[in-house]
Amino acid sequence: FSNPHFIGNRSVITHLMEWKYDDIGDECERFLGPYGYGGVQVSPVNEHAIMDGRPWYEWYQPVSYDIHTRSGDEQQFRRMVQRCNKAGVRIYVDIVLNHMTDGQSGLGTNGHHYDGVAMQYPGVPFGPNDFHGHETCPTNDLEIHNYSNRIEARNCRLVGLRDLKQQSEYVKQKQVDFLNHLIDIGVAGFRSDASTHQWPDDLRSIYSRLHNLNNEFFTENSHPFIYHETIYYGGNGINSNEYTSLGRIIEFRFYKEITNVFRNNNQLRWLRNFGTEWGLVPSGDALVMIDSHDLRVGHTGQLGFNINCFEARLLKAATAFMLAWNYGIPRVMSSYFWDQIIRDGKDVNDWVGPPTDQHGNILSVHPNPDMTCNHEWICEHRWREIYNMVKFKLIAGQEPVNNWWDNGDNQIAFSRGNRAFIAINLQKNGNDHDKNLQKRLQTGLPPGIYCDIISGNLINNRCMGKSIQVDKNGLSDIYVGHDEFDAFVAYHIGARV
Ligand code: ARE
Ligand code: CA
Repeated sequence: FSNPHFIGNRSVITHLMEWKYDDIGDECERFLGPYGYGGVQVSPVNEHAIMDGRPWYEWYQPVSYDIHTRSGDEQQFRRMVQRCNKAGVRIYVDIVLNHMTDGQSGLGTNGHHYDGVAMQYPGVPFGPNDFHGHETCPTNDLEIHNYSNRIEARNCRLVGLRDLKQQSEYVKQKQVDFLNHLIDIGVAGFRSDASTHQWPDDLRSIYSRLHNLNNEFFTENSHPFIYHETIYYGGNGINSNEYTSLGRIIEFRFYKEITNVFRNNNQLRWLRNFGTEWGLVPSGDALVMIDSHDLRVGHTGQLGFNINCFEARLLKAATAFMLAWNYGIPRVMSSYFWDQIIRDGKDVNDWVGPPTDQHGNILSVHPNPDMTCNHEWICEHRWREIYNMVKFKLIAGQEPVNNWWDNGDNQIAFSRGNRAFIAINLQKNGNDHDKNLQKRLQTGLPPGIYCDIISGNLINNRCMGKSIQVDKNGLSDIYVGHDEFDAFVAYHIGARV
């Protein structure tokens, strides 16, 4: 369950949060396929509660396992999966198996009624016996209070959400049927939401009943790729290594340590041995990110510490490191615009849902000629610095990190074998001269003239941005001014004049 089934050397996933399925199909064909992305994480696809104001997080309150959201219906979903697979791009679905809605009642996105107080979900159907109650959850109000208590975390309610009794055969079977339905349609795998709140053995038992992937698109005997949301920063919490045998885990320590470094709380030079030596799980067990649908608005992490689209220079630099380093499977967040207003350490608009017309229909994405999107959609995955680093990773392949250099502080550079080279400058101390990265360095690259793919593309055999000359020994004059638009430069053998 830890193989993403990418096609060729592709190796990066992007989360197109709440995009419509038709738009994702278009994006696979016109952009993701051609630019070398390996897959898309799609927001939960099953029927969920319709809440006042349509917050993004209503997608995390399931009402049934019918495929129908504002992104589209089952037919549109199927068409998207077909188109993306054909374009060489895999689809991973965010699955919410831990719970159903909170204690409200109303309608779901496929028209099913639900009643969270009576715990009735006729669209599945689930009834009160399918949920954890006082016999299994030790807290008086059935809520999780202590996230480090293993029983409480698994058998009580996460922020009021009705907690499914996955020990029950009936509940398991409904969830197995849902996942198999998605597998048969042709998805490559799943993001498992709130994994820490589900017993590893229950997940194991569910996964053991899953079909092999659809062999219209995958080789025989392929198992779905499953990555688990286990928020573990070390210490007392539930250790994410309880889940590594089930697939991969989202390594939150990667996000935390890299953010800490790029915020200049720790020197870049220490990244030299970043990975398991920092306490992270082995690379093959990890999926990594800088930003996520939660982090961007201060959920599952500290607001102000996280790096989202409103700090583009930092986000690009941190993402570049993620894509240049050889660790885990990287996921690039692609968000939509919201009016971020931070008051008392909280984003007052942390709930704002996707851009819509006046009838509540999600807006389509319309790419501009310069590759960016209409302003409602941020499309980080289309920023030149980011899509070119996806290409960098594709070209670097499995080559090791070589030619590490640092200035003893916040300037670093390294190559990936003899195929690619990156230099990052976040130096804040010293005079202007010290703050600029200006150094003759070993790039590892064969001799020639290379374009810096960060400041511009290679078009008609000319660099639109900066370029360097690499001599016959692999040396070159590398320059990253401290006040430049981007804090890094990157070169690879695919962008040689
Ligand atoms: C919303 C409201 C709540 C309300 C609830 C029910 O915000 O106030 O009680 O609805 O009405 C998302 C949103 C939530 C939202 C929920 C349901 O983020 O705000 O609740 O949808 O609509 C823990 C879990 C982790 C979980 C986070 C949010 O361990 O699994 O909390 N993350 C996933 C998703 C979220 C999603 C859900 C789960 C629910 O990624 O997008 O919630 O499906 C420490 C602990 C962590 C804890 C973290 C919370 O780090 O160690 O375990 O994460 O704090 O910040
Ligand atoms: Ca649970």
